[in-house]
Order: sequence, then C-alpha cells, then structure tokens
Amino acid sequence: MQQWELRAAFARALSDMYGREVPAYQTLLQVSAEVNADVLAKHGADAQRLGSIDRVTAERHGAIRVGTPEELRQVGQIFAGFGMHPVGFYDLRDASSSAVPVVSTAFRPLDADELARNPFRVFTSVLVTDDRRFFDADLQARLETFLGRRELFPPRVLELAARAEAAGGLDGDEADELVAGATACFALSREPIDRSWYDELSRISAVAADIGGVASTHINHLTPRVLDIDELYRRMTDLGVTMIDEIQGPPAWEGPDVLLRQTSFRALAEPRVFTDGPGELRVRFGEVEARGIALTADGRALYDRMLAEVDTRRASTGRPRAEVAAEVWRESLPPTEGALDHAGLGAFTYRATPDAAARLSTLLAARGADDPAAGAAPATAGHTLVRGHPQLDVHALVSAGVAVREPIVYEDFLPRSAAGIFQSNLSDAGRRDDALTGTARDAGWLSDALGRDVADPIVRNDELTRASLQALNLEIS
Ligand code: OOG
Ligand code: NI
Repeated sequence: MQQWELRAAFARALSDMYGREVPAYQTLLQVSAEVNADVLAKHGADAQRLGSIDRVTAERHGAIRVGTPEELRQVGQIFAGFGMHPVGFYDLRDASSSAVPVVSTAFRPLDADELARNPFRVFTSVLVTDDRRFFDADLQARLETFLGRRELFPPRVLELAARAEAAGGLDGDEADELVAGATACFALSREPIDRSWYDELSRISAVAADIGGVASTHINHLTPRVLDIDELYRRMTDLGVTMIDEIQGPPAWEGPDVLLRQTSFRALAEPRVFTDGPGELRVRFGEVEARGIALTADGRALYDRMLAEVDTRRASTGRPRAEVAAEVWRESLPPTEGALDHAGLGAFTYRATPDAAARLSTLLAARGADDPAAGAAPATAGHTLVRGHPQLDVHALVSAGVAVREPIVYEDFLPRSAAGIFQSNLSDAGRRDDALTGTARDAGWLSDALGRDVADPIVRNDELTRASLQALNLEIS
C-alpha cells in the first residue's frame, strides 16, 4: 500500500472507531452527507470548486493532545508513515481566556496531488509543562514524572511507521498492522484513572487533566467537512443537538468563502474507570467545518485586522458577532474571487486553457506590435509571462481566456477558532496566573522537538502559485 492508501485506511479506521465510541458523531456524518448531496444537486460543478465531492466526503480532521516533546516526536514519526507532515505553529496559551496550556501544529499531506487523494490531517497539541502561569515547580515535577512513565506509542508501531516513511508505503500484512496499531493508540483507554490526580490538574486546566491526568491519549474529535455549514448548523439544531453559540471564523456573507469556518457541539459524558470506582468524563466533542480559499500573507494580515475591527465594534455596540463581522467583511474584502486575486489577497494557481495558443495570438494581435517592452529579456516566471509583453500579467491572461485561475484551498487551522473550540467545550475555565511569565515557544522549538521541519502554510502556498506560473510560462512561451 502506498502512503496515501495507508492514510485513507487510517482515517477510515479512526472514523469507524470514533463512531462506535461517540454515537453523536454518526449523526453528524449523516447530516453532513445530506447537506453535501443537497449542495451538489443545487450547484453542480461549482460545488466542487474547492475539492471533488469524493475528497470532501472522505475528508476528516482529527485532534489529539500529547504531554511531552518526546511523545510529540513519536507521534510525528507515526504520522510521517502516513505521509502527514507538520505544518504551522499555533500558540493557544494566550489565544483563549480559558486555561489552555498547549502549543500545536497540524500533520497533513503537503503536495497538491497527495491532498487530492486523501487530505487527512490531525491537529496536534503538546502540553507546556514548564509554563509557570499554569504549573508551579512542584506540580511541574510531578506532572513530568507521571508523563515520563507512560508509553503512548508501542515500539512496533513506531518501527512500522518509520519503514513506511522510508519506503513510501508498506506491504499487505504490515500495512494492516500499522493501520490497526496506530488506530489503537488513539482509542479511549479503559485503564483506571487516579481521581485525585485528575482533579488536581482539572482545577488548573481541564486540558491539562485530559492530557496529563490519564496514562494514554485519545482522539479528541474527528471533524467532517461540509459544503454549507450554516445549513448544517440549522439541521443539527433542528435534530435537538445543542451547538455552540456561533460558527467560528469568517462570517456568512455573499463574497468568496475564505479560510475556515467551524462549529461544534459538546460531547456527552462518557463512562470511564477510576481507581476508586466507575465515573464519567466529558472531554470529547463533535465538530464540523467548511473550507474556503487560502489567503496570501497580505490577505492573512487583512483577516487579522478585520478580526480586531470586529472586536472593537462589538465592544462599543454589543451587537451580535455574525452581524458585525459580515458588515466588516463587506467593507474590507473584495466581493469576488477575481478581485481577491487582483488585490493579492487570495492564494491561487493558474494553468493554460486547452486553446491557450490560439487565444494568446488573438490577444497579441489585438494589442498590436507597439508593446513598449517588446524585445525585452526572455520571460521569467512570476515576472514576464509572455516574452516581450511585460504588461500582460496573469490577470490579463485569465481575462483573455489564455489561463484559468484555480483557488488554493485553505488546508490549515485558525488559532482563534481553535482556542474557541477548546474553550467552548470546557465546563471550567481553569486558572492562569498572568502575573507570571510564560515559557517562550515557537515554530523553531516545535521543529527541534519533532526532529522535523515545520512547514509555513503561507510560504507553501506561495510556492504552489509560483510553480504554476512557471509551468504556464513554459506552456505559452
Ligand atoms: C484541538 C482544538 C482545535 C480545530 O479544529 O481548530 C481544533 C483540541 O481540542 O485538541 O481541532
Ligand atoms: Ni478540530
């Protein structure tokens, strides 16, 4: 089995397991499939502009949480076996008013064809045990001792994953063994939980207790992708499922969908075994998401400014977030894909149309031979696309039908939304002593801990754009 087949099998196995563990997830899958079928019937090919229906139907993201840099390194090895690489750095310690003492990355395929085959991704958080705002020296020491004694990932699973990474896949029986072994690492454990230890951590942070209060990890949620999240929200609510108050991320509006919109519902309490008898914990939840167009660095900076503007207007007026956000969006964001591209805010690739050559000659004939730069240096990608015609940028080629523009889907996460998802599912805000200073963490720390490069999603998309321009240049020159 090739890596993408291993990845697809892993995502399916986790989904089957999570469906058995959390029945509400099955309802969510069913409603998502219905919404997607309805959107497809209504909008046809347009509905598949941001991913084929096969991709979207199988698409999931999961979330897991680990306790130490070593556990992070190991889980990075497991995901590497499935062709999933660390992308992005998220610091959730300050992004939330609740105590969420973690930093995170997402493991996912990097290449466009790998994403198209199966885009399974896992949002992965690691506890920051030495952050004094949450843990004093004594608790830090006990926490690290507890974490140091547990083994989350059996050596055999790590070994198979390393081989799958090196060989780009695995044969029959070993492939099955890796998928089953890796899936089992994320099952809810039946091992007894020490109630006083769990409670001690819970008083500081429910997330810390979920990570460091038990001897295992588990898949925390598994999220399907839906083509109309507002409709999904309505239908789940009609079925009696209490969703969180709002959809996280960009608002509903008439313009292009950008980045990521997510919403969730709290999971029911699940029976768990404690050292002093049976009990229950309410740690897992359901989440659903809709993906839009990725933004460039400029687009992302604008998004962050728009978020701040929404906060300011809400603070002074108290109006609902969705309404204020839609208003700010209309004022700030271009209303069409083309305008988003012209403004350099959206991430796109370009490719030649089947009749590019004929259309280009028509275009050049219409422009005449008086191009001021005719005879200039040969084209270089990203600058002059058509030899001797520096004014003919990619937008002009798109307008003339020489090239088509294709949006790059946002494949990543949003720190604010992630913090909102964490927060809305906690019963207790926990404690953070802001008089003390936190420990510095950044993408460099994360990549040292992992022993792997952490890719920057904006840089990655830039590379995709550039590569497409280079290919277009070759085709038409
Ligand atoms: C992760 C929360 C973040 C998302 O979709 O933004 C997340 C967690 O609860 O461990 O999954
Ligand atoms: Ni999530």
